[in-house]
Amino acid sequence: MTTTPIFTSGFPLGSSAGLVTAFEWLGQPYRLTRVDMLGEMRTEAYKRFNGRVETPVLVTDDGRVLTETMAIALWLEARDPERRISFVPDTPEADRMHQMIAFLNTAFTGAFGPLWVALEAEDATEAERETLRKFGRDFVATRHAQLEAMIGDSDYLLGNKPTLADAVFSGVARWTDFHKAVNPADYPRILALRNRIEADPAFRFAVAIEDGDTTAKGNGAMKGLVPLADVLRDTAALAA
Ligand SMILES: N[C@@H](CCC(=O)N[C@@H](CS)C(=O)NCC(=O)O)C(=O)O
Repeated sequence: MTTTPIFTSGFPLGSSAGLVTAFEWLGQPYRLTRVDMLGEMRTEAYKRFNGRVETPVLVTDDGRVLTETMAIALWLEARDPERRISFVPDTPEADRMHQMIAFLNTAFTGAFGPLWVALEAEDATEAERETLRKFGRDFVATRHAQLEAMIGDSDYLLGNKPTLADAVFSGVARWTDFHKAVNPADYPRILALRNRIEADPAFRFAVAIEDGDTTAKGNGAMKGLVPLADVLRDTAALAA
């Protein structure tokens, strides 16, 4: 039996917003479930859903629970025969997109790790927090410089149409503002890309859902918000 897939919208500031943007760009039916990453995500029921206690998570159309941004991006790529947000597999363009997504999902995203730890580590001293912040800012600056050098003259990361790489970028790039990690003006290509995607209705919809605006309208592909409790109950029943 197949059903409409359900994807998480983790808040606050979840990287999931990037892949919500990708679902909108792809345009195929999907549903969303909002996940309070500081609340409901900490429960035992959620831990059974994703043992790493993270978002994003996808419940696929055949009821499987799929975690990890890369895996979910590849799942979307496999369902994009019209190549709206990806490229024909086994082409140089597809290889470059995978390379870009891998960089964004590992090095670029990971650079923010010390900054999140500085914020969340309950028993850290102020001196430890300051050390973490220093390393975090340095890592973020290095990865921004590297990404800046990887961006060409096109409107998006891999040409003049947005792809899964731009989607993954968009969910994480905004963390710079929250942590005041670097001066965005120092990376003009990254800033231009952010401005372009952040003005896109698909990304704006992703952020509206994240912010709890249940009246937000996407392009019609999103078929409904499912309470997380229902998702946890139904997936637990399937796993049992
Ligand atoms: N390896 C995972 C990492 C995802 C990740 O870092 N998720 C963050 C939110 S964007 C999270 O859930 N962090 C746990 C927390 O906030 O405690 C992936 O690529 O999907």
